[in-house]
Amino acid sequence: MPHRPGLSFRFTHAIARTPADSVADGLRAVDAGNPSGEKFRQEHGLYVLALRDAGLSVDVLPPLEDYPDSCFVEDPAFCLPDGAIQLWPGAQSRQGEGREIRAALDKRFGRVVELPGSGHVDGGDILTLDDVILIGLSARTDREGAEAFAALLETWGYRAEVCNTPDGVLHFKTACSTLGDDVILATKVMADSGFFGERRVIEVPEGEDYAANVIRVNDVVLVPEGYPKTLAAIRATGFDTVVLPTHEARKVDGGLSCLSLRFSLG
Ligand code: CIR
Repeated sequence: MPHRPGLSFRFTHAIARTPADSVADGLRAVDAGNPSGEKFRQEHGLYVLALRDAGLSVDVLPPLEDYPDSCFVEDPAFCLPDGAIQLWPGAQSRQGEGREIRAALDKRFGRVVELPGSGHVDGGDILTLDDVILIGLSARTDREGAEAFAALLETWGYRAEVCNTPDGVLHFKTACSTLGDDVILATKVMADSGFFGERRVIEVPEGEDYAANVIRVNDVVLVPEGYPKTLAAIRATGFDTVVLPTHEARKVDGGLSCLSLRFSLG
């Protein structure tokens, strides 16, 4: 795959979905109390504003009460400048979310295809870098899905590599993010994984693993509130940052990347 500078962080558009009240029933590994739909919508509003301030045009879709986790739009689809892929998420309760987001993809992209076969891929397991797309196998993304996805990307001119997400990590990107320009932010276990080759890896300081999920959007990095050491490390690397509350998303294992699909259209 040719090196495409900025593929991982230069964006013009995003799609997000307002959290439903049913988010209180969202999936989670450990119960830390139910998120409140109302508080989540306040945090989500700030998130959408931050994306707009970073220069994106944001389509905000209406809440879907039938799908408690549907505000995490990163999981049922994947977007590139060339087109979008409707995915089949790995959790039973989320499998219909791909169909639900299809119209929003069709509105923005001339080419939208479904993940072929009967495998599963969650978008949270896909890390787009400027010269390779990493796909993490996880409890949500199986080998059949990952290989079908990689083969599809190849026909679009992209190179994908399949990696094993470490045990106990929900999604590959739960534990790492790209800051662009060959700089990765990762938890210690991910930093030690060897997935990132020669790239520079900033290790998330101890006790702040949740803050490994940040997003670089054009000239800023969005960082969750409450992780001062990670924030300082990102700033020390020379990035401008915007801090956002993600307290409600966190209660159901969600982070900043999960809340939008970000892409660049000609
Ligand atoms: C889930 O378990 O599917 C949701 N409660 C959280 C999804 C977070 N999405 C992501 O990491 N991409």
